[in-house]
Amino acid sequence: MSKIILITGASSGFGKAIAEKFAAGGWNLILTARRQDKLEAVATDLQKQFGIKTLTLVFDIQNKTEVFDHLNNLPAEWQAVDVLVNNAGLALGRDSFQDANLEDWETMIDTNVKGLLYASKAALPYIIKQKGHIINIGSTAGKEVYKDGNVYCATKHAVDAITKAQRIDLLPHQVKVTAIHPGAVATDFSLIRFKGDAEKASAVYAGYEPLKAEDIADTIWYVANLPKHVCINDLVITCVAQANSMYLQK
Ligand code: 8X3
Repeated sequence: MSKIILITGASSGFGKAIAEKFAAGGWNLILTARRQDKLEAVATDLQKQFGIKTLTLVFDIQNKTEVFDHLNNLPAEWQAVDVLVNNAGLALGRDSFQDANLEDWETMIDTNVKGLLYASKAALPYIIKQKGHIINIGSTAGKEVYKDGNVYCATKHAVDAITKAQRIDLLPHQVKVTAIHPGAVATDFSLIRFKGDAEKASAVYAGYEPLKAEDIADTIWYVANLPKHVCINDLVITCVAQANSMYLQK
């Protein structure tokens, strides 16, 4: 029987690349996102290409009721969730603490922290039953705080702490819990962070070869396909030009 992976934020970026990688490997996909048209396009394309099954769930990860309504009530044939990838997340703004926008802070906290908690909690009964695997997308920003990164860094530090907490508390259930912490990856991450300013966004990735979303998807494929007794707890991944949040050789 095909395995099932549930990916939040699956309409673009890492989420889409992860969906492609696992579809190519014959897994069935539960894909969630806010944007129905984009999500359906990803699902339809992968069904056609790889002959796998998909379930698309359209909701806002920030909305507790919507998350629980969808993820706590999966159709019977979709309940054997082997892997949950908590991928939905974003950065908004790169401003000093004194200048930053409160709404940006709230959206990042509501998505990166509360959304991850809601999705984990709602899908947990299925994951526990399956002795499955939770994979949380953190960031190098969850390992070091950098200038003007304030609340984004705080949310990713929270992902780091939540991952550790989940691993400890779920120990009796033999659930694997992994955090993947990418550095700079060329996706629309920076375009969103800089609110559509393409010049600022492309400057982030200029002058060196950043990671690609596919590099993250390959890593998750590896982590999710290890023998039953092996769990990668924590994995920091950067391109060779980057040492950590502070040191990048352009
Ligand atoms: C993405 C990496 O350096 O923009 O989480 O925080 S960074």
